This record gives sequence, C-alpha cells and structure tokens, in this order.
Amino acid sequence: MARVHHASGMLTVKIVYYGPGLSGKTTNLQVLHESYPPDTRGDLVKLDTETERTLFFDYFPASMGSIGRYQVKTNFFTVPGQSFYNATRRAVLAGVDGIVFVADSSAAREEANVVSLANLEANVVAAGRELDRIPMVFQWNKRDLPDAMPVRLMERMLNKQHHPSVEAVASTGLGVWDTQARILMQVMEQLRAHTRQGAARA
Ligand SMILES: Nc1nc2c(ncn2[C@@H]2O[C@H](COP(=O)(O)OP(=O)(O)O)[C@@H](O)[C@H]2O)c(=O)[nH]1
Ligand SMILES: [Mg+2]
Repeated sequence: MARVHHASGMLTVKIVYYGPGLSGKTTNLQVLHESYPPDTRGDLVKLDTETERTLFFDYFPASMGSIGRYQVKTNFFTVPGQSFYNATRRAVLAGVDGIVFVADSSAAREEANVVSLANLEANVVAAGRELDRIPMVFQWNKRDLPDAMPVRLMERMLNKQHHPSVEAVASTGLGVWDTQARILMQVMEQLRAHTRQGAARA
C-alpha cells in the first residue's frame, strides 16, 4: 500500500507495469519518463540485456505535485516477462498500489498474455493479497501490428473484471500517457476511500 510519511508530508505510490516479455513495458516507461518535465522526474534506471529484454526491471520516480498537505511521489516499475525471472517479479510487486497489464495484441502472443496474467494473479495471492482489490488498467499495446487481435476478444480473454483499458502503440507514444493517468486516478480514488473509512472509524 501507499506509504505515508506524516512528518515529511510525503505520500509514495508504486505502479508496476506487468505483462509478457516484449509486450512493450520498457517502451512505456521510456515514453512516460520523457513526458515528465525534467524537474519532476528522477533518472530512468534500465537494466536490459543485450537481447533488449529486461534483465531485472526498469524504474523511475516522478513527483506528482501535492494533494492536500501531502507531496505525492510515484515510483514506476516494470517486471521482466520471461518465466525464469519470477523471483524478481515477486520482489517488484511487493507493496504495489496499482498495476498496468501491458498485453501484446499480436495473435502470436495470445497464450503468452494469458500465462503472464495467471502468473500475476499467483504472485499477488502468494503475497497474501487479492488481485481484485488492487487498482488495475489493461493496455492493449501494439495495435499497429497486422496480426493484432480484435480488442473485443482481448477484453473477453483477459479483462474479466472490466477494469479500464487503453489501446496503445507504445513505440509511437500513443496511449502511454492515458494509461498512466487512468491507473493513477484509480489509485488516488482508492486512497481517498481508505482515508474516508479511516476517518469514519476514528
Ligand atoms: N510494432 C510495435 N512494436 C512495439 C510497440 N511497443 C513496443 N514495441 C517494440 O517491441 C519490442 C519490445 O518492447 P519492450 O518495451 O522492450 O518490451 P518489454 O519486454 O515488455 O519491456 C521493442 O522492439 C519495441 O520497440 C508497439 O506498440 N508496436
Ligand atoms: Mg523490458
């Protein structure tokens, strides 16, 4: 959950980009990083192998300005998609506030999307949490591909809880900002709801 540091007035939120290998998670973070004004973002740390795949994860922090008396900072992460990096995925997911599932629209990656989503659910459950209670956005990426599956089909296959979804071509930047705006909106709504519940209990 989001960490509130009352003394310093800092609220820190963690967003994780999940999905199969090569679906466009690193590309999302690169575009997003460039979109934030330089004085609001920290360095983008990319740990890539020579095959362009993510070895561990990518990360950057950004300041969102203030909400009430709190300065909000968001840490954006990606996970490595390949099956053998599950320990890294679990570590990155710890304390996540919002998840963007970057699905590859290529028909050739249909199974890879399903496997990655099942892996996400298993890792969330292993951490003692429920996926249904974590804010989530689906991104249908690579809409430019000639073998892109119909969005209708992807919604039915992957988005059974009807989370918000965004069509994207991350390599051109299309949909990248909208995706993060939607996940941040959901995370903030959940935080507000928790704050209200806390106030009601007090
Ligand atoms: N055609 C197409 N290629 C994309 C798109 N987004 C990312 N890519 C490419 O897909 C490859 C894998 O992207 P990357 O961000 O490294 O995937 P990751 O493994 O999920 O981090 C790279 O060559 C990207 O340029 C897209 O929307 N359309
Ligand atoms: Mg990557």
